Amino acid sequence: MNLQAKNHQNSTPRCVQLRKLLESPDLEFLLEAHNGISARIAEQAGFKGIWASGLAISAQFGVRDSNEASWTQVVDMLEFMSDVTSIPILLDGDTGYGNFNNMRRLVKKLEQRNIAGVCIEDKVFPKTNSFIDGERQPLADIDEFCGKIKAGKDSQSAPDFCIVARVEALIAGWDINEALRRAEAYHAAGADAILIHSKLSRPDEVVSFAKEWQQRLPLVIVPTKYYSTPVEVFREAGISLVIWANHMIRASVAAMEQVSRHIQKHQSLVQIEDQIASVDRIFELQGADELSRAQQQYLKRKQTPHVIVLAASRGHALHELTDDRPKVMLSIGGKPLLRRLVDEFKKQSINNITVVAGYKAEAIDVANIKLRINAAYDQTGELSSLVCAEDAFHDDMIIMYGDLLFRSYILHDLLEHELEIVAVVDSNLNNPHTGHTQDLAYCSHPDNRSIFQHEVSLKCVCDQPVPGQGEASGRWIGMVRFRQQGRKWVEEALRELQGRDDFANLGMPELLNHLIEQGHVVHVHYVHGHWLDVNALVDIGRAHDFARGINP
Ligand code: SPV
Ligand code: MG
Repeated sequence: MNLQAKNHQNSTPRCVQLRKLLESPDLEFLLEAHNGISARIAEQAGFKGIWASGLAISAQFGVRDSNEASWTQVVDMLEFMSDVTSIPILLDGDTGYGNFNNMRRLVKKLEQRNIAGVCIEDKVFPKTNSFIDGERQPLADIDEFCGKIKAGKDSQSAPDFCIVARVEALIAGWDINEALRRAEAYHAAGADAILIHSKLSRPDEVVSFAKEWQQRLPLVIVPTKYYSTPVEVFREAGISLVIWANHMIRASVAAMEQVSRHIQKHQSLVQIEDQIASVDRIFELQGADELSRAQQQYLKRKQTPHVIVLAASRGHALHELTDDRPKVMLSIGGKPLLRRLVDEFKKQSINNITVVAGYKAEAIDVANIKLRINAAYDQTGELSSLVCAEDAFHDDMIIMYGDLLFRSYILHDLLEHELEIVAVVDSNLNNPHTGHTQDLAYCSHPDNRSIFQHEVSLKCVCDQPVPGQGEASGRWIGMVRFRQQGRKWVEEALRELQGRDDFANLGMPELLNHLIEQGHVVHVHYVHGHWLDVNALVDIGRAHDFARGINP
């Protein structure tokens, strides 16, 4: 569901919703909002409607509540507010931004943006906020204002779009009779509700007005100045709608002042961090989740595998080089091995990288990886580490050793395969740069090094030459990809192997061999050199050369 679609969550048109609020026998409430995010917050807080306050919208622009922001700027902001909400928005439309003709255009533009209604006040354009020299502000001519109401009503296309007429007589220092006279005229002109405004710190004026008014039209109030009045008083007086008119802007100003002063003074974010919304909360309010889902649906991006890197071992053969760090943090050509690996993944747009660490895990400071810890790294082997990353298993995953260096094409070419299990085997058994004898790969066919390669499968991976198997076809380099069913088979194999007493000693070759014994085909992707692993001190010099582009 995108944010726009969200608007249809409540299938009742928003102007109908607003009309229901105005006409409901219960006391209802609107909360001020002044931009998209505050509107969303108001809706999430449970409000059934929003007051798009002129004071707050002008304030968030940093201008005065005196029609300094143009009406189109206000309407643009309303569009953002409307797009991210599904509850009705009542615009504080000041004086309608001009005469009857401006009012007609305003109503049309508001309806186009799914705004449920507009409140206009009987003052003169350009108006000023009612709480700034209210008495000195001239009131509109009653007939002229009635013409504006009529023009607005005649130009609305949805029958339930609401026009609220705001009576400023009490603000301007007139008595209740003038207020009633005006309200009556606005009622006759077609207004859907009357907003009676007061600047007293007690509700007396509005309560007396309500008594006289006798609910001839729904009555709306803005208790900014008489805020301490319990809402029960309004309920008893027969008020329909209360507008909490400026509390979101005031709350955000107070928070911003506090935070900005603190950061300026302390040059630190430490105390502040827990007091402010998390970045994730901002993403949530922006609807980031929905965009991720939409990307999956519409952006047919090349799917890349997840990678699990086994990096728990110390690398004893590297002696004091690994006193304070695991092998994968050894610097090769100025960059830790693990960083080099992550860079290789990035080149192939692989971003989901899980590293299983163990020995000196705290020394691993490579960004953009998820860390899993095999706490028993010194008594267990690779499969125990792999189990620590089971939560990161994916329908397309590559499992590899953390001490590998390889030319980029090896990973790139592995990504081209669509088979369920593909292991990378180096057919160059004389590769001088991988001098140890581990992980000999016995395959169905040797590497014929032509582009018309047979389908080759792995028969087994062994540490030692296997009698009766003939020549090994190469060496498994410590990189294998599992797709679709392959993941399930790995999970099953791990379950089965975990039943063995010697599970703690098992490594990746045992996993591959088990899969083969279970009848699953482990396909072979042959390479011929162009990689090395770092196991012993002699490998370090080679690794530096490799990093500098000197070939193995
Ligand atoms: C507004 O919120 O802009 C209003 C209400 O018009 S008041 O500021 O109380 O006049
Ligand atoms: Mg206003």
